[in-house]
Amino acid sequence: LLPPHPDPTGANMQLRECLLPSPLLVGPVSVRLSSPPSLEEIKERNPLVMPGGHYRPPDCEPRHHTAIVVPYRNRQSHLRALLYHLHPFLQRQQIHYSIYIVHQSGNATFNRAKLLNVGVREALKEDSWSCIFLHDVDLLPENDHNTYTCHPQYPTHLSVAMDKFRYRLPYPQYFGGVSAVTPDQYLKMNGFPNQYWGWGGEDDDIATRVRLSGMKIVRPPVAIGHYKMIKHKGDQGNEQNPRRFDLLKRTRLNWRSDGLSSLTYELLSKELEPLYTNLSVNIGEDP
Ligand code: UDH
Ligand code: NGS
Repeated sequence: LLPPHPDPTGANMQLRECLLPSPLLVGPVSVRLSSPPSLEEIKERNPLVMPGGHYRPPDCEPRHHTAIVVPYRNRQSHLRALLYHLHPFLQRQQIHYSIYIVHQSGNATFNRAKLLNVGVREALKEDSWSCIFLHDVDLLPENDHNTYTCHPQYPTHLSVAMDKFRYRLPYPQYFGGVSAVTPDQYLKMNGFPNQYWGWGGEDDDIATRVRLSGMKIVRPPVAIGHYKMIKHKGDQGNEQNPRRFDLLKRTRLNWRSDGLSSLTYELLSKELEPLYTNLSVNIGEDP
């Protein structure tokens, strides 16, 4: 470790590595679900967040570089609630991070896993992230000891105790909600499936890919992986996918050909909003 040396210009300041664990952690936090503040107010509360939702701890060298990828369409108030909670949460963890909102343009059936593929690819074009989080917009972490970093070998499932499942896993293989991979792990599993249009099954497919590519899933303790889910009804354009059970029977056959290796999309715009990077994409539709 190099001590900071005085540099009157500040240009070559060498920062000390951030402490482990971060001294800013508070543990359990109470999560406010109703009427999230405006984006302007959230920005005012997070003055160090840079355009694109980019942040770097100001007074120590971060040990972790995490991209947060959120599949998104038409969930404005959920997005505000997520940004309101996540920015201070990640700053307390002293992580270098950015938040990418991957917006599916148009009215075709929603495709969560394909949007996640797009988000990973676009995030890695921008920076050499060491960890990529795949984060539903309606899940708010309730304990900042649940660190948004990756396991060096294995994909992580973070949302192990959601309020709607009475703070436990709904079933042992559940991989939905919030998960994380390193770029290497992501490549190894050929990313995520592109063929799940509509609700359900894509997270189970991803969990199966982890196993088929020779890895396993790691999880934080249940006492720490607490999340509140913002209550909502099923979305228009994301009806239950009747094909999901057939697709799940073929994961073993399909995972090497369908995924990152077969991903195509059209990036319509990329905007550096004050609290996040907005990627608007045309991902096509169910053929
Ligand atoms: N999402 C959107 N917009 C949509 C659909 C999904 O942004 O129109 C994103 C969002 O990040 C969401 C995630 O995709 O958190 C997962 O979708 P979901 O919230 O519909 O899935 P979840 O399992 O909720 O969390 C299901 C509630 C209704 C299920 C009805 C079928 N039984
Ligand atoms: C399973 C779904 C998953 C889903 C999980 C929780 O049955 O995609 O329920 O759903 N798998 C299939 O449909 C094959 S939830 O209670 O959040 O609506 O994530």
